[in-house]
Amino acid sequence: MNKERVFSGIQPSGSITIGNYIGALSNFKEFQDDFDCLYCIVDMHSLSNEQKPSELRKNTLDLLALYLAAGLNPEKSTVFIQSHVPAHAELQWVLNSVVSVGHLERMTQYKDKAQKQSGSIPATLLNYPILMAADILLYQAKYVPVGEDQKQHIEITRDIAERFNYRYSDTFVLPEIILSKSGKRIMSLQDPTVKMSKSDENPNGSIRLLDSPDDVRRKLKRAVTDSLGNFDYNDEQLGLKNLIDIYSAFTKETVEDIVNFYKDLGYGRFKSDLGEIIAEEVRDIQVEYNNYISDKAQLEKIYREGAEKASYMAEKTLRKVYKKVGFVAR
Ligand code: ATP
Ligand code: LTN
Repeated sequence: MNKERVFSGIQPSGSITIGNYIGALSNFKEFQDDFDCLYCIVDMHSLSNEQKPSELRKNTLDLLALYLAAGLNPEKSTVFIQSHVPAHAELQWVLNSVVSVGHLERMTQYKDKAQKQSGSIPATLLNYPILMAADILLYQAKYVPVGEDQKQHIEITRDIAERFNYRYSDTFVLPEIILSKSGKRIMSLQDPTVKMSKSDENPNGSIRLLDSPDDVRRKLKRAVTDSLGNFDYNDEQLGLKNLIDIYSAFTKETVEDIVNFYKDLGYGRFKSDLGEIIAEEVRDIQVEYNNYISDKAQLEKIYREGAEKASYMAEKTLRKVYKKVGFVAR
C-alpha cells in the first residue's frame, strides 16, 4: 500500500534555534515509519533575505548534519537540498499564474519582513509563499509538520492547489498542517512578545542548537521573566510562560506538573534546571552533528541520493502540470 506523504523544510538562513527544533525538527523523525517523508533544506527560500554566499553554503551543510543528528534516517526519509531539484522553481513559475499580487501583499510574514527591510524589498520576499506551495504540491504531500507561524502559508498553499485543480482539473492533493504537541510557538528569551527566530540580531534572544552548553546556561540566566515572584503559567507572565513551554517541550512533562514542582522553589532554581536540561540535549545533538559534519563525502552521498529520489517524484507532478497548462511535450 502506498504511504501518505509528509513534506517539511527549514531555511538555512542562519544557525537554527531551539524554536525551530521544538516547533519543527524534533518532530520530523516521528513520521518516518508510517509515512513517505521528504525533508528538505530550503536554500532557495533563504534568498528572500540577504545572505553571504559562504555562510549560506555553510549553513546548508550544517542544517543537513543537524537533520541527521536529530534522527532523520536517509534510508527511511528523502533528505535533500531544494536547489538540487529544479522542479521546485519550475512549478513555482506556473503557480505564479493562479495567485494575485494582492493576496501575497496581505500575507503576515510578508508584511512583517517587508517592514523590517532597510533597503528595497526583494521580489523573493513577496513570492516566498508560492515557492513554498510548489515545495509541498510537487510531492502531493498530505501532511506538513511546521510551527504555528506557518499556518497562513499552508492555507495559501491549499488555496493555490484548489484554484489550479478548479482551473485545470484535479491535480494536487490538498495538504494539512501538523503542529507539534508542545511548543508550537517559542518566543524570544529577551522579548516574550516576539517569536524566537534564527535571524534575530540579539544573540541573547535565542538559543541555537550549536551553542555551547555554557552559552545555553548563560542565556537562560539572562532570560526575561518578571518581578511578580509567583510561579504560575498565565498571560500576565509571558516570559515565564515561554520558559515553562520550553521546559515542557524538552521533558514532556505537563505544564501543571512543572508549576506544582517549582511553585516553592522559585525562578532561579527553575531557570538553572532548565539550563541544564537544554545544555544536555544540545550536547547530545552536537556529538552526532560533529560526526556527520566531519564526513563531507558521506554528506555529499546523502544529499545526492536524496535529490535523485526527490527529482523522480517531482518530475512526475511537473510533467502532469505542464501538460495540463498546455505546454508542448518535449
Ligand atoms: P528566519 O528567522 O530566517 O525567518 P525562523 O527561525 O523563523 O527563520 P524558519 O526557517 O522560518 O525559521 O522555520 C523553520 C521551521 O521552524 C518552521 O516549521 C517554523 O514554523 C518553525 N519555527 C520557527 N520559529 C519557531 C518558533 N519560535 N517556535 C516554534 N516553531 C518555530
Ligand atoms: N516557510 C517555511 C520553510 C518552508 C517550508 C516549505 C516548510 C519552505 N518550504 C515547505 C514546510 C513545507 C518556514 O518555516 N519559514
